Amino acid sequence: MKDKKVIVAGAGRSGVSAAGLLLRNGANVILFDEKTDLDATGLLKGFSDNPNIRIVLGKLSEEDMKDAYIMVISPGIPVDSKFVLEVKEHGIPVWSEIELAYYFNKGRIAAITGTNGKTTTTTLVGEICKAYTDNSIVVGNIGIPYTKFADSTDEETIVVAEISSFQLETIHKFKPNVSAVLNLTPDHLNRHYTFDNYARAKFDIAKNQTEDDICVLNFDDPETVKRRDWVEKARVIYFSRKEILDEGAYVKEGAIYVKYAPDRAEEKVVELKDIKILGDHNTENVLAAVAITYFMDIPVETIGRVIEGFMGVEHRIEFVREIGGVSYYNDSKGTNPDAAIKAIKAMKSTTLLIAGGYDKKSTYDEWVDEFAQKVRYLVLIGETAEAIGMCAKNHGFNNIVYMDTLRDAVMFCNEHAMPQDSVLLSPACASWDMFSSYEERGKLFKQYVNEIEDPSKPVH
Ligand code: UMA
Repeated sequence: MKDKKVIVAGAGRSGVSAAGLLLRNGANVILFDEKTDLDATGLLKGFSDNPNIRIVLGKLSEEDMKDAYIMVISPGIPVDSKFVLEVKEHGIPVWSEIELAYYFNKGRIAAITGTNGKTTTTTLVGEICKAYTDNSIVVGNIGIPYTKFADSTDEETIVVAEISSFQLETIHKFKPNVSAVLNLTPDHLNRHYTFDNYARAKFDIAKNQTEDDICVLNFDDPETVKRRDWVEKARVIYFSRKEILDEGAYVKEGAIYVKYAPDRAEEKVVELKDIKILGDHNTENVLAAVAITYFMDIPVETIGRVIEGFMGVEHRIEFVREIGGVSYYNDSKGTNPDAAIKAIKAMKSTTLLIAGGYDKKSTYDEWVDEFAQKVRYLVLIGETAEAIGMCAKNHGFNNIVYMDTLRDAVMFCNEHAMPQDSVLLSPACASWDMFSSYEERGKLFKQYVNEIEDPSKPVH
């Protein structure tokens, strides 16, 4: 990239990191963002006032685009945005930030996508790899841009990357050694328009893989299995919670086993009773992690040992606190109806559910059907509150309240919950209508819960 002119679109987490990588490697960078009120001076300071970077806000000019080698695009920018189409018309190739990172990468890559379970699986795979070698990194949609570390990898590095459908739309050569599609349910349809487009973006994780590579798929997920032929060259390895397989990872007699090939002996990895993360969906995440790491050549003993000690990740059905017999759970990463269904299923008692958020044009019927017998109050916030409320009423659920803020929602639950109830934040929607990220939403939820006075504790 030395002396090349590169436009980086989006001055968020991934754009800033991509610009840093390019500057470290001698490129001349235009960091572009459509938002006109960004603090350009502050951004430049972040790059130690490096003279090889220029900030452009609002609109790219002809001069900006002239002779640009590539444009690196942040995941949040739709590929059919007006300026992206314009850049393409100028003959400038558009690269995902993942593609840019791959250009500099020297390590072996395990790349994980799917609608749900990505973060848990990626974190667990990362932990297993860390236990095996100091030379491993966990990057991607999980919140740490891949570009931050791509140019410090070497042949021995294991890169564990969580990859979103947005990041896959503009890959060209990105080729993981082991890829995984964990499951497919409708999500991000405002961006991909159809489920098939979304599924295609996800399966593109395997599009550059060759016969030497592995693609791990979920045998129990019909939407994934029926697209198996979209994996053209890589060897497909399945994992299953329900069936004993000829090869891959599966459950048998209360334990997880893995098998390299039909003619090889199976190896026991871990007893189900020793896994700390709860729910069938988490068993699937563990099975995926077993298949991925086993085919990254990590010893079974290491895999089993790390799984036994793994306690789960923040914002995923995360236990926050018990107050007067009421348990509070943070599932802010439940950003689509399918993830939110899993959270409701994991609750062991009647639940006051806080939901609603940014409108991704999801349908809520299947999720609302889970409310019966389980949800006592549905407390709605955000852009989708009305649509969800209507849907719930159409399904005969009427215990609905609307709140202006997340804090009000938490306070309502505190006042109305009874001992043994659970209070669950599991929005079934993204956070971007009221918060900058699901992390911010989850952290604020935990802050409000932790501010509640516990009547059973004496006040000093
Ligand atoms: N912007 C424009 N034009 C647009 C859209 C955005 O100029 O049309 C600008 C914004 O003004 C902003 C910047 O782009 O300044 C933001 O870029 P971004 O939305 O790509 O956000 P980043 O901070 O770079 O974070 C991205 C991912 N965000 C999205 O995919 C929306 C993060 O995933 C990821 O962790 C991060 O890169 C590091 O790789 C978050 C996410 O919600 C967690 N992902 C979705 C999900 O998990 O469902 C896919």
